[in-house]
Amino acid sequence: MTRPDLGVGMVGYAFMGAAHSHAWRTAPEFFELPMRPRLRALAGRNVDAASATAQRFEWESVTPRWQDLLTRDDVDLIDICTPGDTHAEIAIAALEAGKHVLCEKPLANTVDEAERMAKAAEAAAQASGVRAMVGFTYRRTPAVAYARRLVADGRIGTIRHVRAQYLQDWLSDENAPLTWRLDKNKAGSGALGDIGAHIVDLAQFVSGDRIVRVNGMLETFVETRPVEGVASGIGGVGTTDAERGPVTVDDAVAFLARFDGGAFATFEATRYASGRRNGLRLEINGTEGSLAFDFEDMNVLNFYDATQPSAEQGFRRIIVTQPEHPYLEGWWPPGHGLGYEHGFTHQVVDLVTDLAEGRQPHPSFADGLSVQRVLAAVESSAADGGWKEASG
Ligand code: 4PW
Repeated sequence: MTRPDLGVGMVGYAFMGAAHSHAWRTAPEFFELPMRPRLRALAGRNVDAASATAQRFEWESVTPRWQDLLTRDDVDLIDICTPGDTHAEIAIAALEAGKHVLCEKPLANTVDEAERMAKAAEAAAQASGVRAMVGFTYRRTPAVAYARRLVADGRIGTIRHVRAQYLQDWLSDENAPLTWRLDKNKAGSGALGDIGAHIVDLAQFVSGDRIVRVNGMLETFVETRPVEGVASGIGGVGTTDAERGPVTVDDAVAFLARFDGGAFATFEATRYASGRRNGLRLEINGTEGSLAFDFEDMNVLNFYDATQPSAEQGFRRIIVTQPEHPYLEGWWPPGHGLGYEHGFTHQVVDLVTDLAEGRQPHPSFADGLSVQRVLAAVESSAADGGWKEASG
């Protein structure tokens, strides 16, 4: 059967550019997609670096100007993999040009930008059926998607507690280099927006509830870092005797939160949790049971079912690798686990399927805006110590 093409234009070429390129390539190889993604063009200001990514993942063309993607008839969707300071401009222009948009998280650097993006997405959906989605990829980790299913099926009852942490340690070395993630103008915020945004989204997604009120604190442990060094992935090794520049974002954040469903919650995100490389953890306690997940053991979901006879109660380690589990039917025989990159592949699968069926993919820009409001409320609370409303 021939499938229609979905022409993709991507902006950005680094860590996320590679993760998304890999996903666009892999998704149609493992899943029956209703449209065939075509990697039409990659845009990046640094043409040499963009060309290297383009060559590696076989993008058909490269341009230094993202605006070039908007006028191409063979590009149906713009995939934005750039730092947050460019999201609003690119996404709004793409939507107005009638292109679908997939935008990396956090949606924007400010609530104002996120509001404008959500409005543009709404208008484009109504005018031409164009769709916009934000890349909170961890929703597509099978164990997380399965946790959502259990909560929605009422298996843990009414939610009392949400406990979320995102623990990394790539800044523990005070000489790690000053990369764009440490620049407020580029990233909007630090641990708060880069990784805190993920746990805010996950907690809202899995619980099905929204955060309404927060009280938080922010900390910057190391105020200056070497401006030179060898960057790798998200961190790298700084040149110790190089000039040092100011870190203008938070290194760590912690906050209390209330959900609209009544849940009582704590959140923590840091890049200084020595030994925790990518410890994204979520625990939810309900009246009928509990769920616990840790990305460092990402193929496992811990489930406690309080309705079982008390002599048999206890947390069960569900190995989320069976064909009945979300997304697993496309992959390996039962028992063979998945990795970080699979979330991006699943994101493409869901997005392409929703586009073909004329459905709004999740998380929408409105969902991204709700996360942005929580981030802004935490920042405002950290400034004066007060409780802040986080809903729009
Ligand atoms: O989105 C997050 C990043 O910006 C990631 O999932 C992990 O933390 C990896 O890099 C940062």
